[in-house]
Amino acid sequence: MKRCTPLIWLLTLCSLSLFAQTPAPPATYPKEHYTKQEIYITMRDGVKLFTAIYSPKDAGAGKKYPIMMQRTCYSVAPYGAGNYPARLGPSETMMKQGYIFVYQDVRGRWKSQGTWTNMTPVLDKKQGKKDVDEGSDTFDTIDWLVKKVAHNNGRVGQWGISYPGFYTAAGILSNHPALKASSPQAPVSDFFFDDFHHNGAFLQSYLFTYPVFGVQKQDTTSKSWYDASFIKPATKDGYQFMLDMGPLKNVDKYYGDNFFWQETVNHPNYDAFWKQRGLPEHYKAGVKPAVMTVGGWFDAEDLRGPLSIYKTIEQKSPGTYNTLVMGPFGHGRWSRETGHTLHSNVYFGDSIATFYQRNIEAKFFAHFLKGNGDKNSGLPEAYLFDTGNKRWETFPQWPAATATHQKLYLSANGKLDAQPAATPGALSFVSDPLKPVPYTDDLTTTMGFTPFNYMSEDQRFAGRRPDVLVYQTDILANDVTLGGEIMAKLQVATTGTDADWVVKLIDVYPPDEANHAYLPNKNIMLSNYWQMVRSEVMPARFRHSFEKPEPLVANEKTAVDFRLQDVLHTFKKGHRIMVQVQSTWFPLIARNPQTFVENPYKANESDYVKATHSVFGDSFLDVEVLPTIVK
Ligand code: PG9
Repeated sequence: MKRCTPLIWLLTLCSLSLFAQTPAPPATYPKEHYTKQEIYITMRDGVKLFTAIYSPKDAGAGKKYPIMMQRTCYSVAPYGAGNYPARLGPSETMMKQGYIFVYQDVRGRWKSQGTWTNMTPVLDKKQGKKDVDEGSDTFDTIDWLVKKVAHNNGRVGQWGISYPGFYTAAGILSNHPALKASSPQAPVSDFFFDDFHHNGAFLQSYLFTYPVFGVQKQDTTSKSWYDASFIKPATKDGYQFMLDMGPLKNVDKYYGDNFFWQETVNHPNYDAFWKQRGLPEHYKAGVKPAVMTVGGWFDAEDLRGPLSIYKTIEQKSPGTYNTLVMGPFGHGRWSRETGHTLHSNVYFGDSIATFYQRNIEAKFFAHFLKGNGDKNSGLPEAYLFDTGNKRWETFPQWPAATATHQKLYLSANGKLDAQPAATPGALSFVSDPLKPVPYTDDLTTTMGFTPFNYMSEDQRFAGRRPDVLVYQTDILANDVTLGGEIMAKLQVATTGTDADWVVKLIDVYPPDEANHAYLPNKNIMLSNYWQMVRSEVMPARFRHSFEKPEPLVANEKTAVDFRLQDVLHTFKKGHRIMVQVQSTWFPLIARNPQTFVENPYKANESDYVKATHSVFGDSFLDVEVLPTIVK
């Protein structure tokens, strides 16, 4: 494993200091340097997709440019040949380097024709022109572009963040020979594990998003056809609003005719509806484009997506140029520079998004779309930010070959131990669905479109509740770097017949941790801060299978094993490693009734029962520890 050498470190510092001085180009830059055309491209089944094309004004026979394409369900506005966005492409750097930027409304959205469905099912075997998916739409689009757009150099790149990241990841399956570089960024991989669900547990915090994804437009339109604020709460207290809503069955009063809500309710398990919409299982050997998947370690929306897509392609198509970048970011925040780079209250350094854009993203696309396009891009296999040491690291593979597995036992004395106690014992708590553990201490963030800050938020508010179990190491005598995958192997019991299990990995700061200069508000105190590093939920009903849920047998010790998403985090000397375990996480996650029902979306008020849960001392987290190299 290669860590940043002093030279890279010096270059990084130099380039960062330069970033601070480079002013952003004026919002008029696109119109001054690009010409715009708007066209419809006809797909093989006759459906026409609206496409905006921005070509550099100096393009010509002697100066051809590659195409950089984004396909999106969120609109390619501004519409109109004379209207330009403030920025073209993934960054100002690439806008100024010059590409032919192409934006397309995907099938069924905005000014494109067709019918919309979420996470378009992938058709591995297409019989005829009626068999279409995002792979075929991408193929047909690229085929038209390289043949028809003036002065293109025959090479196409695709990028996108979030849902556009899904369309980029799905576009890889187009197998079009001109598609040379794909960068799925925070891509959705599967809505049963990303965004709307984590391990099948429903994110009630996504409830306000359904109008965007569950209402079919009637015609091609440049105007929104849905009411994004369809639910109009009388309060700003999302915890109380969602608690007062009662069982999920009551959501029908808002979304009775929202087709995606009905699909969510009618598919509570991992059935064909979700499976055909998941991407990773469709990748096979021979992935053609170079792939650089990008994610944020604190992404509250799509963290599983980038990691699962990178690992799947690595495993299924070993000959492909396939790389991973993970920065200290929330959802998609690598695409916009904020100067001082923070996630909630944690400060990571300055101009980190610009460093990524210039030295990683722009370099990747330039190499494969303008350069010789071989595998010697000058970029590493894995370019990952250590969120504890607060610096970039590079690895020749991920998870790192130098990692060693270590067990952190949840001992009944509240210690995190490397070995289990001779008699494991257990810790117990009463879990009450009518008094669920909040997922955040900041009520002002509970009414947003999607959750954000909790991924690195202080967890003292939760850990001091009687229904949250807390385990921690002694004060660390040396730095400990957790780098790689984390597997929770719980041994639990409950007086109920179902339960959710939430595991949170936390970095406990020392008492003398000083506040940094960029805290978002004066009420934050970093002394003794319990910073969330990683967290995940697992419904016990899916412990054996996501397809076939099973009840728990009351009071029977049971294994519940599940993966937390990867980390790269150095717990510094003087800190502690902490794990918290709880069974409600509200309203991030809908409450588990704790009575086993076939469909939790249809549970009745009476199904929501208090239960006493126990976590036995032979439970543990299997973590990957990296050798710590002192710089
Ligand atoms: N993660 C984004 C999202 C999807 C669905 C609902 C809300 C947000 C996205 O993929 O665009």
